[in-house]
Amino acid sequence: MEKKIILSGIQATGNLTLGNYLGALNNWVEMQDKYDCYYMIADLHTLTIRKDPEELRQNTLSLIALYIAAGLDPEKNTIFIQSHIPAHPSLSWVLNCYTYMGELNRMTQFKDKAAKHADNINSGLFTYPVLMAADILAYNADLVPVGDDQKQHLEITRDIAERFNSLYGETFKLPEAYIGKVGARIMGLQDPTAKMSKSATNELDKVLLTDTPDDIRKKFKKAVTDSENKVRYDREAKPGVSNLMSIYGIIKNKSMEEIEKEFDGQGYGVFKTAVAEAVVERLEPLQKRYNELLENPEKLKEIYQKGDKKAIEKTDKLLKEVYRKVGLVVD
Ligand code: ATP
Ligand code: LTN
Repeated sequence: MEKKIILSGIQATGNLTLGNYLGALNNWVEMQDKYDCYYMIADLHTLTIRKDPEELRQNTLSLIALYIAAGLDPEKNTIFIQSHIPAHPSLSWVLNCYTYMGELNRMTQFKDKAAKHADNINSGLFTYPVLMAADILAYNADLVPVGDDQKQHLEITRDIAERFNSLYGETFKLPEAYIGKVGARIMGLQDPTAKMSKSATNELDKVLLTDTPDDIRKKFKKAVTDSENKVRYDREAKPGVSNLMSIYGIIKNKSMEEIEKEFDGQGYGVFKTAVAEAVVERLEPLQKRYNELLENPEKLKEIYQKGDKKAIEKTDKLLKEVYRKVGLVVD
């Protein structure tokens, strides 16, 4: 039987957080043996927010290194750069013509980002979900592993695909979001009611995958909890402690009940130290590998060029089919 197809990506906006890792990357690593996986750097999406060009180029390469350092095997997965594949912007243009302003207006990520960057509400930011739909549909992806915040973008992708299929006949497969049970939404350490985000300005709120062990310890020590001093899972009443429990649970592969038992009768000091050490221990080998990879940019280039080639081969036929169906002259 043919393997199911997976596609996902992360924007090259900066250093990844523990949220990106536990919500997305970590799940990708677990999928690589079972599925035919395509993982890209969403550099075109990154243009929706103003970036220093050199920084964006550097971030793109570092992100490829992080993918591999986190455990993605370049032999098993197709790792590539979005802007190198002509089908993404081309298909996105076509799909733009089958997406309504009203639909895009409802996207919460657009509203959030527009509020954050009020001086630059560009039309790329508005049509961001259409490019994402093109990324996914161009590969006929079955599953899209993302964090909880991307659910709405998967819904609009299906709506666009269904609309196109009903107008022109079966063309796109309808993809589904794959959202991990735990870790789908890792919250900030300082504000546990909002998701941990790599663009957060408060450094203490986010743990970066490249943070030193001492920084990681410091950030967990200062993490906001509550005054009960009891390790108990309750997202509503105890968002800080519950978030730390989720982080610990994913890394140690333990349920919330097991964690409650493990720290029964112990205060937050002991618990926070244990969480910090678990994170440090998990990130140490990742960081070592990451630094080695960064020293060898030629190797990284070889990896993405090989991925680019496979991605182009994979998408070319479907793009032509779409062009033909809508009435463009093909060949
Ligand atoms: P930014 O702060 O620049 O908007 P981000 O941290 O939200 O970025 P993205 O590039 O938008 O990161 O997301 C990459 C992947 O990580 C997506 O699958 C997203 O759902 C997931 N993700 C991001 N933040 C979290 C989080 N706090 N918890 C779980 N998953 C997350
Ligand atoms: N919008 C996504 C990044 C992204 C993506 C994709 C994820 C761009 N294209 C295609 C999955 C599939 C985000 O995480 N912010």
